[in-house]
Amino acid sequence: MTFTIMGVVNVTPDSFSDGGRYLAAAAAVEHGLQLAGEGAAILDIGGESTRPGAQSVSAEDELERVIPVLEELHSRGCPAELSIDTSKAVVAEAALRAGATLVNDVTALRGDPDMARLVADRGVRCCLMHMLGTPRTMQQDPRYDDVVGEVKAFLEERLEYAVEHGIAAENVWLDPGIGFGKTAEQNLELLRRVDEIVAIGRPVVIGTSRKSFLGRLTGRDVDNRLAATIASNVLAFARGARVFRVHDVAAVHDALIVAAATVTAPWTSPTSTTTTK
Ligand code: HH2
Repeated sequence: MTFTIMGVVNVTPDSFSDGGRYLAAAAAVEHGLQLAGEGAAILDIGGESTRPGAQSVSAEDELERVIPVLEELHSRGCPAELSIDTSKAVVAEAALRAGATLVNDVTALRGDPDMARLVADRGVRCCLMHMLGTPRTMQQDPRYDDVVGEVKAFLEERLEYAVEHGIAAENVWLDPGIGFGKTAEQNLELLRRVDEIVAIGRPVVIGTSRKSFLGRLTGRDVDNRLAATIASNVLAFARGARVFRVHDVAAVHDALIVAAATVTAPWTSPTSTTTTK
C-alpha cells in the first residue's frame, strides 16, 4: 500500500501560505528540486492563487510564471513528475509541452471548455476537484444537506463527463477539495468519511496542507500548522486516500511511511524512500 506526495510549488505573489516566496523562477526551481529530494513524487506547479477571495489571473501572467519553471525543472532532469495546477487549457497545453504530465484542475474541467479535449488528446492524467462556487465567493456561507454525498455525486458526474470526452477513467484522480467552499465542520466531515469518496474507485487526492480549518482547530497561524497537516493526512491515508498535496514534503513523507507501514501488513519498504534507519 503506497502513497504519492504532490509537493506544492506556488509561483505566485499571493498564495495563502507562501505567496511571493517562489515568484522568481530560479527560487521556484530550487524549491521544486528540494521537494523532489524530500520525497515528492510529483511537483504541482501553480501560477494562480485559489485562496478564498483571490482575484483571477490572466493566461499571459500565468504562462509567464509557470512555463520557465517547468522548462527548467524538466531540463535539469527533475526526478519528480510535473503537474500543472491550472484551469486554463492554454496554460495546460503549454505546460504539457514544457514537460508536465498531469493537469490539476480545481474546476474539474468546468473552467474552460477546451480542457477536457486537451487532456483526452494528450492522454495525460488529470485531477478533478470539487469546489462550491469560485475562489472569490466560495467561503460565503457554503451550505450542503449532506456534504459528503453531494461532493461524491459531483465527482462521479465529473468522472463521467471526463470519460464521455475521451479521457480514460484510469487517468482520472478525484479530490474532495478541502477548503474550497466548505466550513471547518464540512472539511472534517469529508475527512472523516473520505472512504466514501475512495469507493468511487479512483485515486483520491487530499489537500489539507496549512489550511485555515486546521488553524481554527488548533489556534495556530499559517506558519505553525505542520503537526495539524500531518495528522489530517495520516488519517486520510488510513481511510483510503492515496495522494497528498502538501507544502512540507519531508515531514509528511516520514509520517506517511509510518502510516503505510502500520496500516499494511506485512511491512514492506515503501518504494518512494531510501530510508533504512
Ligand atoms: N488546494 C490549493 C490549490 N490547489 N489542488 C487540489 N487538487 N487540491 C487542493 O486541495 C488544492 C489544489 C490551495 O493551496 P495552495 O496552492 O497552497 O494555495 P493558493 O491557492 O493560495 O496558491
